Amino acid sequence: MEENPGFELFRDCLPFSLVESLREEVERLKGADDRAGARNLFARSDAIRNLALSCELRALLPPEEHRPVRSLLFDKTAEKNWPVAWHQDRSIAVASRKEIAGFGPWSEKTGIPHVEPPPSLLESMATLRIHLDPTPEDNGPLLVCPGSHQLGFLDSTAIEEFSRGPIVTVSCQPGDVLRMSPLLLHSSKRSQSPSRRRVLHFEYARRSDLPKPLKWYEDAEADSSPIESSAI
Ligand SMILES: O=C(O)CCC(=O)C(=O)O
Repeated sequence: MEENPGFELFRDCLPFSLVESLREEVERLKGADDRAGARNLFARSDAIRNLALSCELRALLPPEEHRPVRSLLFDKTAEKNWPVAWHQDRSIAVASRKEIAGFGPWSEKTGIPHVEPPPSLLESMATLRIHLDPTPEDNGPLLVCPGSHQLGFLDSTAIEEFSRGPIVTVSCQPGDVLRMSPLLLHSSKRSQSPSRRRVLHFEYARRSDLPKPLKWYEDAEADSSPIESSAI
């Protein structure tokens, strides 16, 4: 089971100067908003969209063509701090609700339709988590259960069993990037540190993955082609 752990950590993927400019961009995007994160960053930030499309990040993905289809910012701070229970990322954000066999249940997050696709679609997707701050043990690092992505959707009994261990704590430095399967069981604890913990979370899918007439809510690639990081 653990031969394919469902995640890989890539150290020092982004130079510190880029991390610093991404931190500034995150501040600009958040503005006066004191929420613990943000969604739909590609349409609101060229810098973040270009990062998701960069050759450096795409080089971390499997060889099939992958396009960035969802972006989130998680920003744990001393004031906004929360534990995340063990879960798999089971839903995708789509442009509008269309009933299709195998897709459901539906939900809404900040007014955006989300749906659970068949697990096979999630198996073909990949998530990159770009770390903008150190995540030592006391700063709410991601915890993952190696191999837990290989069994489709897990029920509560399986989640309970996996969460007894083995568990890997993903401690990162700024510029490190974690690649993981959306189906990998993961959680995080409240941060015990006064430091911030900013993570950009990008989900990538294959071009052909979504059956018509469903469309991704976000599609960073819609009107551009991959770019070199010097242009970020
Ligand atoms: O960044 C974290 O601590 C976990 C976030 C997460 O997986 C979620 O909110 O779904």
